[in-house]
Amino acid sequence: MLTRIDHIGIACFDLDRTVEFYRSTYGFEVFHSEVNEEQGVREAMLRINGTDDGGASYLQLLEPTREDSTVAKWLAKNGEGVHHIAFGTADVDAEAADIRDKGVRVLYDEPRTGSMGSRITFLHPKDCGGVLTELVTSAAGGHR
Ligand code: MC0
Repeated sequence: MLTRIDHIGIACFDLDRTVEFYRSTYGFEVFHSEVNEEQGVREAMLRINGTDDGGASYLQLLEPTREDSTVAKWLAKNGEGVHHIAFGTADVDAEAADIRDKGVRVLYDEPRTGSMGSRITFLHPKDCGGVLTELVTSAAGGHR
């Protein structure tokens, strides 16, 4: 079961400038930041609210760390903006298998490492009405 919006990923050219925009305009503070070398991003997670299942929802600001990363490619084509949406689940493996059985392309054979030690996979945007969609299970087993 997908239980919440875990995060909305927003691609930007300058992470520090974008963090400052969200802080000064809305009052959102950085909850966590890290570099994910495999995904080619530097990211900041802004915690928006807690949810009924003990998890939380975030904005995830993403700056590419290399020119061949998926986010760099997307920024070159589209400019800054909403890059993907991520749904939280307690069991990313089971959700990915169920969704694959429905004919949607799941991009990874096995989930990879995401923000804050989570396990993540992506669904192809061309099979999801043009929306790059991520599934997330937190390091804590469903909540983060
Ligand atoms: C690409 N397309 C998108 C899109 N990215 N459509 C909607 N939203 C996006 N974000 C579209 C392109 O416009 C193109 O459409 C078609 O998909 C093929 O894209 P491409 O870039 O030409 O080709 P690919 O196949 O090399 O790459 C697309 C693909 C890739 C979705 C497979 O971006 C990918 O593997 N994404 C998943 C990983 C990712 O995005 N990581 C960054 C966030 P047309 O019509 O022109 O053919 S990492 C993250 O979020 C982690 C850290 C976390 O949450 O913890």
